[in-house]
Amino acid sequence: MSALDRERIAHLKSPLARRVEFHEEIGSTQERARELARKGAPHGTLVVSKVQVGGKGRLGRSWISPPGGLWMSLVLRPEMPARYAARITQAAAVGVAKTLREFGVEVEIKWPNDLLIRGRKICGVLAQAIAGGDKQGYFVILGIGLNANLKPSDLKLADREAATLSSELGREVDLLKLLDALLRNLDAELGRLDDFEKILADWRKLNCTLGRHVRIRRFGEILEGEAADLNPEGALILKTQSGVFELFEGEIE
Ligand code: BT5
Repeated sequence: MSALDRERIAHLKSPLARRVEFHEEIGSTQERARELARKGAPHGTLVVSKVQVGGKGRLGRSWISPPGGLWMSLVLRPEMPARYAARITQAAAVGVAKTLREFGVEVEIKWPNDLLIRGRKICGVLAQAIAGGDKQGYFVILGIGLNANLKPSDLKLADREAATLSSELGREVDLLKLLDALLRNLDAELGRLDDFEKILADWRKLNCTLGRHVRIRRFGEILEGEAADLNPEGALILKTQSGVFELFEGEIE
């Protein structure tokens, strides 16, 4: 078993780990990566921490991050216009799902950014596009929180049950191998953002949302209907009684 450290991660020679920062403990890798990006950190800057004490989900929610998980954020500087940045959420979800399946767990993608095993969340993805002074005028911070070598009870989540990789497999995983596989799959998906139709085709195969009747909370309102498909830009097509909506954001209840 290889523990994670800066040298070992840099040794993976991934284009997504061109620069590596490794912390024993940090507030949030997401905030740290954003700070580094604002100071000009290149594409492929990776921040990993053993523990986060201020891990963040969407909408200011907290992300519980004790030792044993894989908590990381990547600085991405995509070579495409900002209007396509939303593609990164689906590309990353597909990359994480393929990685977890390589490790032998039947994970599914729940729109927009959860990875579930039998309905319980094992991983959350957070892609934040931020305006900056780049050629393309923005950069993206891609955060991934993966419950690896943890017990679901370590997470002390009051509002829901979570899943972890080690509990699913009945053994601990080598975090360095997990990160290696994850970076390889993310690099492959992010490398074909131009071919988004292919990413969406994989997303459709891996998801557990399409075809279902769902209630979605978005900006304080609730929309209810059938999750019919994703449109060519990755927005969820929701068919309701009052019409068809195309959603990039929201929360399935
Ligand atoms: C997400 O938010 O799913 C995105 C989470 C991204 C976390 C990574 S970790 C590395 C990087 N640094 C950060 O600070 N963030 C990123 P959301 O969809 O808002 O889900 C948040 C909800 O998931 C919480 O309200 C809890 O109910 C639940 N939750 C919190 N911690 C969890 C965990 N470890 N496992 C499963 N569910 C969790």
